[in-house]
Amino acid sequence: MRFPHRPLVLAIAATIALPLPILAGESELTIVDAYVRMVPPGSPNTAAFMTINNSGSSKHKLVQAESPVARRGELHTHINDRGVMRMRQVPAIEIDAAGQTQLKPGGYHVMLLDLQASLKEGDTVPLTLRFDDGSTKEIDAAVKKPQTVMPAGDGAMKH
Ligand SMILES: [Cu+2]
Repeated sequence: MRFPHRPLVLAIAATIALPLPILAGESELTIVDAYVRMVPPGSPNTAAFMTINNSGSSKHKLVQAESPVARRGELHTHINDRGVMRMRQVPAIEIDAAGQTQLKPGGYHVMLLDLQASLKEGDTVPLTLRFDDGSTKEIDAAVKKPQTVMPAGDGAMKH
């Protein structure tokens, strides 16, 4: 008398399988070229940059970023205030569906405030990124001197 139970088991399996495409949302986001700008010892703040790729069909937002090397992490952008570039905190950084957003000098960045350690070139800084769907990503960002940093997507030497 086992056969009558099989359709029920299959129905349960199908129900369990349904939420999976939603859970897979987290892996739609990939972070590449993450780095933290090296600053002189004693500097209170620095910034982290990266490229966030979204292979999914819906927009995502980065809503929070933090690191154990800084007491506080904020999301910032730069605005041109009558010819003067100023940083502004933003509540979120959007990544379009099937698109990418670059966090780069002069634009979006993760501000790391009140550094708890001096950062040396070659160090690796852990970052935790939180997105609007509740998912988080743990990434490692290499500490780089500003002059050794190439603009994202521009690997060739330019003179
Ligand atoms: Cu900033």
